[in-house]
Amino acid sequence: MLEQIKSIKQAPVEEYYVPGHRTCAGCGPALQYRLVAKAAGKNTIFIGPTGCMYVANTSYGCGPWAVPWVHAQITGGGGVASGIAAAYKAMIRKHKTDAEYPNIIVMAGDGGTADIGIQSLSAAFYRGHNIVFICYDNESYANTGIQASPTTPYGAWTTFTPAGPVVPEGKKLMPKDITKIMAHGHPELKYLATASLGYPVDLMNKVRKACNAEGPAFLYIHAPCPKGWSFPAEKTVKVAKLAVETGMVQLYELVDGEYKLTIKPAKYKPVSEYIKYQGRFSHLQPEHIQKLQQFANQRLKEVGVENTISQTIE
Ligand SMILES: Cc1ncc(C[n+]2csc(CCOP(=O)(O)OP(=O)(O)O)c2C)c(N)n1
Ligand code: SF4
Repeated sequence: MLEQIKSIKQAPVEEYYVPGHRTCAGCGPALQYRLVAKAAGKNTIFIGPTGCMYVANTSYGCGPWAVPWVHAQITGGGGVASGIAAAYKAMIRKHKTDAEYPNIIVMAGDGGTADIGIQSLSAAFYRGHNIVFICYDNESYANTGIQASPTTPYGAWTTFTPAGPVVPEGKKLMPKDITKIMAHGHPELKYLATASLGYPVDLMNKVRKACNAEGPAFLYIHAPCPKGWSFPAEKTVKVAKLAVETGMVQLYELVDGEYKLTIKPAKYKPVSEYIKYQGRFSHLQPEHIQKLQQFANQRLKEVGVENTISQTIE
């Protein structure tokens, strides 16, 4: 059992994601990885489907994990984790190992979770393996040079959704809500939550609850990417907090079938406060920003926050 962490001061000092990796300065996914590894501790195996948190961390021929780690194809994080889980279960049952059952954690990007990896994830959860699947969401296929994924927000510029005269807003589609997809249709699901690196104690405690769960646990972690979203490297935590403060990201746990907010700003800020720091939204016109505001309001409504902001932008 991993215990609750009451404050930053009480957080473990041990690091299991150590200095030395080729991630960008201010990389949100790297910071959340450090927090996840810290919370999960020593008895952990990481599975890394292809993406920045595989490539940037292991370039070249090395890696920052002080615990076991294995690469998986971007399509197969859930499958590889299932195999490791089944192997441990069988070896323990047949007394072929003295090892304690480990935290088996998939660290997948949004592409490796919500898009190209979704069938493997869903199948693993349906089978009920005792694993933790984390989606670190940097809202694009980042490692290949920032292409749109299903979690890329409406209106974001990517190399697949450049803003131009024909499509002035860049990305036209609203994003896929992968957390709510995972909350449904998976009867063996034992824990589900969303977190953000802007709230590290909340994040670490959700990691611990996910690890403690006796069955599949899904954790979505919002992780701003300074390169892909075009903001200065030192603004990562600020951007992460603004995502929550404007309602673009909602932090909650699934408790008895209901979404319970764990971090709730007293008053929500307009989404324009969030997007103003990010070059990927700099082409947006007032009507596009309005649509983003409606999107944030709708997502908040889905988790029980009524009447937030109706923003009118001149
Ligand atoms: C089957 C397959 N298709 C495409 C690729 C190319 N590829 C390598 S990294 C990557 C981006 C992964 O995006 P995401 O999962 O969101 O992680 P991120 O890079 O954003 O951290 C892609 C598409 C691949 N490695 N394997
Ligand atoms: S592109 Fe984004 S996710 Fe990838 S290493 Fe750089 S900051 Fe991190």
